[in-house]
Amino acid sequence: MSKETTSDNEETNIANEKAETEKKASSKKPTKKASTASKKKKASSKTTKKSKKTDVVVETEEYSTGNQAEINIGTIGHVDHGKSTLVKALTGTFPDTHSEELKRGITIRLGYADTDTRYCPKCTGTNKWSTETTCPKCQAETKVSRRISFVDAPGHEVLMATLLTGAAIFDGAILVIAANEFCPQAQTREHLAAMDAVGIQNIIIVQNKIELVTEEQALESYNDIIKFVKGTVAEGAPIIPMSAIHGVNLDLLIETIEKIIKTPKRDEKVEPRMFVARSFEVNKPGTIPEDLLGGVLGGSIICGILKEGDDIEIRPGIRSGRKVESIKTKVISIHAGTLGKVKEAKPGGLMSIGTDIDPAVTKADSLVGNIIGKPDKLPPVIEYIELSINLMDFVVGLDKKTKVKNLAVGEQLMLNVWTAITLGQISSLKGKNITVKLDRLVCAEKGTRVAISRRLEGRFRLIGFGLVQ
Ligand SMILES: Nc1nc2c(ncn2[C@@H]2O[C@H](COP(=O)(O)OP(=O)(O)O)[C@@H](O)[C@H]2O)c(=O)[nH]1
Ligand SMILES: [Mg+2]
Ligand SMILES: [Zn+2]
Repeated sequence: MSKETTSDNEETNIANEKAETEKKASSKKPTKKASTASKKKKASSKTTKKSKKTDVVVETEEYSTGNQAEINIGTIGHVDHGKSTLVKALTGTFPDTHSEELKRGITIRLGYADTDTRYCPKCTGTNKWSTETTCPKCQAETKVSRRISFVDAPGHEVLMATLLTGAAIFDGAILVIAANEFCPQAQTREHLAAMDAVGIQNIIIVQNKIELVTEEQALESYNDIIKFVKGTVAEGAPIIPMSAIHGVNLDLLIETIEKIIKTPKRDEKVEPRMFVARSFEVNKPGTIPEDLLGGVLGGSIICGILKEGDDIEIRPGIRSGRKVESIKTKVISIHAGTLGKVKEAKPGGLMSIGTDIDPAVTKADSLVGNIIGKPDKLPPVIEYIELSINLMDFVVGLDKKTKVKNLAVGEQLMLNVWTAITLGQISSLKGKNITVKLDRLVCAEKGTRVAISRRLEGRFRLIGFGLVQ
């Protein structure tokens, strides 16, 4: 009984997180203008059109000519260490736009913002890097290197599940550590362990709020950081002293991003696959039925290309009890991050697709965890997942050092499978392999990396990862 209660609590936590998103989602810019015109008139590249069939004036959003973001970089680290401020310094946008979030002072959901990294043709070395169209050093016109999406992680411990969902689409991460606090703080450790569990290798450390400490304290904090990352996935990662709020060393950070977090080689010829990290509806209350826009799904394409007009399938799809039914629909419109509307999307930064499915189905993140691809080309939906496990020595996120005990048959776990989160019970255990009966069915295939958490001291704590067999 107690097990069920605890699982309910965790579900409530996840559900609460999701509930926070609805308002935010509906105020989100990208899909707002993807009007009915895009449904009626495919692939139009004109700006505004008068619909001939109806007498209504319909606005068609112009297609963006800019380049889509090539990678997603996550910002991770303890609450208040300056992650959102850093994203603001890089992109000009403070990612916490939701008023509830501002009130609570924490990033509840994954926020995001895009920027172009740019270089000055006249300056040399670190000096040439910025995100400005005119060089801040010499005022020359700068050139675009590439476009990057920043995914701003929630900094509160309740939101670890959200972080793990986001991490499924990270190409690299910036770990923000405040120089004026002891390192490591609880979520500094927990977030870094999450990168390890999900398999994120490219990490840059920002030692933030450097202007608040003396040189001596800065050095002490630096040594603490070195000690802390030893033996972790961030060992040897560059450490950049910064003042995010004053933009100090921003050029050095951008240069380091360009060097360390390279755009991976993407195979665009394979079947497309998109991970859904958010889902929402964009209609304002009171919209008349003819004007209702279909449900919107946000996330990243991992491989292949999705085009406007493509037939797609969403798996596992709609849940009812333990059953799921996949959704077959069409790509009505595509928005690439903050860039705007595009005709096709490639692997990389955050994007969203408008579909013709009932918006009630996509509302409030209800389709997070799904995978999108061409019909009948997606990995299977599974109820039992077999994992070869890799447990950590110590539990992260707890104040005192606690050894990770062995798993046991019947034990309840929380699993993150790509962007999907599910609870499940261990149904069998043989050596390093476990089979887990999942509460919610997920899409997975051999080799998928799954983060494993177990309930400890009232919350799910990350204890390791497993590879699907
Ligand atoms: N002094 C100083 N304050 C900073 C700096 N970066 C962020 N802050 C402040 O630290 C607080 C938390 O920043 P925020 O970006 O919301 O942290 P997050 O929780 O990690 O996203 C805010 O009051 C920021 O203004 C910095 O470089 N120097
Ligand atoms: Mg924040
Ligand atoms: Zn210059």
